[in-house]
Amino acid sequence: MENCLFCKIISGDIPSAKVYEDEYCYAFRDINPQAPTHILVVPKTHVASIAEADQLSPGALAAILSAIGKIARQEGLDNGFRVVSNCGPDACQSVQHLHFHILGGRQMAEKMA
Ligand code: DGP
Repeated sequence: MENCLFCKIISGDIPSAKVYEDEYCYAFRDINPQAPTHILVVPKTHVASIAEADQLSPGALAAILSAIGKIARQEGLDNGFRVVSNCGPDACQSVQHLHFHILGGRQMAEKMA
């Protein structure tokens, strides 16, 4: 989609630190890391948020979920990690292309919000 930051990252028009890619999804390091490991996993098909995830194919949805585990193993997050998907203004979503944050490498707060 035109003027979508993450679509431009997926296409390579904007550089990123890639950590994983397959037919359906792309993963790269967050520019403003909030944990020692902070990776964003995005579908290659543009959908605005998890609220529209039903617009993705079952194959794409499955690929994203499996990619999260593969990336965590690749990054050595053996002691655990947190996955977050902010959706809409109440959750402070700032980029309107569905993405999952993988946060790890330190103890997370017990309270999530
Ligand atoms: P959210 O607030 O949940 O929509 O998260 C958007 C994330 O995207 C935020 O943690 C910072 C990250 N981000 C924004 N612009 C860029 C960029 O140009 N490159 C990379 N790698 N990450 C970005």
